[in-house]
Amino acid sequence: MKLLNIIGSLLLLVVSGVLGKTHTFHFNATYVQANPDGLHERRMIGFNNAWPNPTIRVKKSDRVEIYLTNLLEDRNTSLHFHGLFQKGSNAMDGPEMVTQCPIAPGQTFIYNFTVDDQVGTYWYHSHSGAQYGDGLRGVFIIEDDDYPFEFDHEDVITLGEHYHKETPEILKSFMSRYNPTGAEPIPQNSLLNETKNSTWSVEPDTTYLLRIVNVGLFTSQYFYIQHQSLTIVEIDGVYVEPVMVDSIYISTGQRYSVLVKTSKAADLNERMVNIIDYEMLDVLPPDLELVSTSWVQYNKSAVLPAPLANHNYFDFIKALNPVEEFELVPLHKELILPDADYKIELNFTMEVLGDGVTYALFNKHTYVPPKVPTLLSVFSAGEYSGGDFSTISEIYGSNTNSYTVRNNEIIEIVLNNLDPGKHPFHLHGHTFQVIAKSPEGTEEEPNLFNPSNITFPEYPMIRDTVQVNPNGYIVLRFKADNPGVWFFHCHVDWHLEQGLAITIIEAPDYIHKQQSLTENHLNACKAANVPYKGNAAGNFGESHTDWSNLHGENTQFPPLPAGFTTKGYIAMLVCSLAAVYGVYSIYKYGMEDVNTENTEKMINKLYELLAEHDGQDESAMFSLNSNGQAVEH
Ligand SMILES: *[C@@H]1O[C@H](CO)[C@@H](O)[C@H](O)[C@H]1NC(C)=O
Ligand SMILES: *[C@@H]1O[C@H](CO)[C@@H](O)[C@H](O)[C@H]1NC(C)=O
Ligand SMILES: *[C@@H]1O[C@H](CO)[C@@H](O)[C@H](O)[C@H]1NC(C)=O
Ligand SMILES: *[C@@H]1O[C@H](CO)[C@@H](O)[C@H](O)[C@H]1NC(C)=O
Ligand SMILES: *[C@@H]1O[C@H](CO)[C@@H](O)[C@H](O)[C@H]1NC(C)=O
Ligand SMILES: *[C@@H]1O[C@H](CO)[C@@H](O)[C@H](O)[C@H]1NC(C)=O
Ligand SMILES: *[C@@H]1O[C@H](CO)[C@@H](O)[C@H](O)[C@H]1NC(C)=O
Ligand SMILES: *[C@@H]1O[C@H](CO)[C@@H](O)[C@H](O)[C@H]1NC(C)=O
Ligand SMILES: [Cu+2]
Repeated sequence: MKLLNIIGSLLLLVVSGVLGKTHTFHFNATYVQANPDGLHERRMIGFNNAWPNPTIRVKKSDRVEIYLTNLLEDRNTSLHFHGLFQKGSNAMDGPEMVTQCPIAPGQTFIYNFTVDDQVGTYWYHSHSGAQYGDGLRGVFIIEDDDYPFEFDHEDVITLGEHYHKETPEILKSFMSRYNPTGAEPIPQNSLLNETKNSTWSVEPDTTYLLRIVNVGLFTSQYFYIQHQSLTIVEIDGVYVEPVMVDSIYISTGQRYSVLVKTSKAADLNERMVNIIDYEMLDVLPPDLELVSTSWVQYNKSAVLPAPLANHNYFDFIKALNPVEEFELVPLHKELILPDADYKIELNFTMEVLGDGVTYALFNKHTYVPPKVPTLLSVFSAGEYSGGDFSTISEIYGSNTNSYTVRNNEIIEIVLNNLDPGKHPFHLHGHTFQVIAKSPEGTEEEPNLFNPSNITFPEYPMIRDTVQVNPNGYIVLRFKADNPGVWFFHCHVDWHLEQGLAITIIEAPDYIHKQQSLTENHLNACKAANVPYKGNAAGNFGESHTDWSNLHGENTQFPPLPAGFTTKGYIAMLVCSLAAVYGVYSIYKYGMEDVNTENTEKMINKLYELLAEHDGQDESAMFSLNSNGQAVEH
C-alpha cells in the first residue's frame, strides 16, 4: 500500500512535470471608462474593471483555465485564442455560433485547455462579431525554453485603430441600405499599446525581442523605428530565417517578432512610428492622423523629437521598404505539402443583396450563422441514437459556407479576390502554407489563380493570417490533422460582419469520438436560448432525411430583384447618388453626430422611384423575420 502510494506520487510528479503548470484566471468582462487616444472618453471592454487587458504568458504543455464571466448587461460575449491549435479542445476555440453558444449576460464560461506544441506570439479577443473593437483583446505569449536566437530583453507592442463610437452603433450605419457601397467605417485614430504618445524606455547596446501584434479590426499598418533596423525572426508563431528590414507591414491578426539592437550612443531618443495603410480607407478625413509618433527613449532628460507631420504620410510610406511576407522562409524548413486531396475554390465578391445592404460573398454565398453552433451539430449528429450523421455534409446548412473534410487529407484553399480591397484571411486551428500569392490585379483584369502556369516555392511561407492583394489571389495548403470545426475568415471584422467566412468541418466523426463538451458549455446555450441539438436548422430525427432537412434554416437575403438589371440606368442613378451620400455619411458618422434624416429621405425616394418604374412595389424588399429568414413584404 505504502509502496503503491510512493510510486503513485512519483508518477504524479513525472506527469505534472510533463503537463506543465496550470494558469487560472478569473475575468469579469466589464465596461471601463477610458480615454485611449486622449481625445475622447468612452466605454471600453476590459477585465475586472481595468483596461487595457493583461498579457498572458505561458509555456507549451501548460494548462490554461479562464473563468470568463459576462458582466456586460447588454452584450453577449466569447473569447478566442488567435493562433492556438486547440488540438483535442475545439470547444475552447471561442467563435460564437461556430464552436460555442454566445455567453449571455451574467453567465460564466470556463475556457480550459492545454497549450499545444507551439511557441511564439499570439493574442486573445472576443469572437462575437466585431466586439473586440471595443477593447476585449490582449496578447498571449507562449515562451520558448529554447529560442533559436539571442536577445537580452523582450517587450510587446500592439497596434490597432480606434473608434470613438461603440461597435454596435457603428454597425447600424455600416450594415445599412444607406451605405450601399459598403464603405467601411473610418476610424478616428490609431493606437500603439492601446494609447498614444507612449515612450519605450530602452538601454543602449542591448538586443530586444519586440513582439508586434496588430490587434485592430480593420487596417493594416506600417511600423518602424527611425535609424534602426528590425530583424524579423517570427511570424504568427513560426520562426523564420532572419531578415533585416527598415519597417514591417502588418495586417490585423498578424504578429511579427523582430530583434532590435539599440544603438551604443545613448544621448538621443528616436521616433517609433506607425502608419495606417490609407489605401484601405474609402475616404481620408483631413483631421485623421494616419501617422502616429511614439518614442524609443534612451535618455529621460533628453528631448523627444517632434511628432512627424501627418500630411506627409504618402512620402513616409514611399520611403519604406517592408519585406513582402511571401518571401519569408520558415526557419525549420517544411517542404511544400503534396497535391491536395480536397480543394476549396472561393471567388470573393462584395454585392448588394435584396435588403439594400452590401454583403461579402464566397461563390455567391455570404456566411449566415446557423441556428445551432456548428460544433454542437457535430456532437448531436454524431451521438444520435439512430447512428452517426455527422459526416453528412448537408446537415451543416446551405448558407454557412461549410466544407466537410476527412482526417489527414491535404486541403487546398484557392481564394480569388474579385474585390478591389485588401483582406487578411485567418484560419483557426492551423497554420497554413502560403504556396501562391499574386500581386494586385485590376477590376477589369483581376489576377485569377491559374494552376497551369505557376511554380510553387519548395519551402513556402507558413503563418495563420495572410493578406490577399486587391483583385489578386492566394493559395493555401494545410493538413487536416486537427479534428475540429475551424472558421476561416477575413480579419477585417467589418467584413466578417458582412459574412466573409467559411467553416471547415474537419473529421467530424473523430471530433465527437475523441472530444467532449462540458456541462458548462451546454449551460451557456441554455442561458442564451440557443438550441444545442440538431442540424444548422435545429432539426433532427431518426433518419438521414430528418438530419438533411434544413427547413427553417437561416438564409441570406435574395439578390436584388431581377428587374433591377433591366432598369440599369435608374439603378445606376440610385447607386451612384446613394454612394455619394453613403460615403458622405460614413465620413460624417465617424466624425460627429449627424442628422442623417435627409440622406435617408433621399435614398428612400430613389428606391420608390425605382419601384414605380417597375410597376410594382419592390422597394419594400425584404427583412429578417424572428427566425432569421429573409421574408419579402
Ligand atoms: C497625445 O498627444 C496629443 C497632442 O499633444 C494630445 O492631444 C493627446 O491627448 C495625447 N494622447 C494621450 C493618450 O496622451
Ligand atoms: C467578478 O464579479 C463578481 C460579482 O460582482 C465578484 O464577486 C468577483 O469578485 C469579481 N471577480 C474579480 C476577479 O474581480
Ligand atoms: C445573445 O444571443 C442570443 C442568441 O443569439 C440572442 O437571442 C440575444 O439577443 C443576445 N443577447 C444580447 C444581449 O445581444
Ligand atoms: C480543466 O480540464 C481538466 C482536464 O479535463 C480538469 O481536470 C479540470 O478540472 C478542468 N478545470 C476546470 C476549471 O473545469
Ligand atoms: C506595451 O505594453 C505592455 C503591457 O501592456 C508593456 O509590457 C510593454 O512594455 C509596452 N511596450 C512598450 C514598447 O512600451
Ligand atoms: C541625457 O540627456 C541630458 C540632457 O540632454 C544630457 O545632459 C546627458 O548627458 C544625457 N545622458 C547621456 C547618458 O547621454
Ligand atoms: C471563379 O471565377 C472564375 C472566373 O470567372 C471561374 O472560372 C470559376 O469557375 C469560378 N469558381 C467558382 C468556384 O465559382
Ligand atoms: C504565365 O506566367 C507568365 C510569367 O509569370 C506570364 O507572363 C503569363 O502572362 C502567364 N500566362 C497566363 C496564361 O496566365
Ligand atoms: Cu476583408
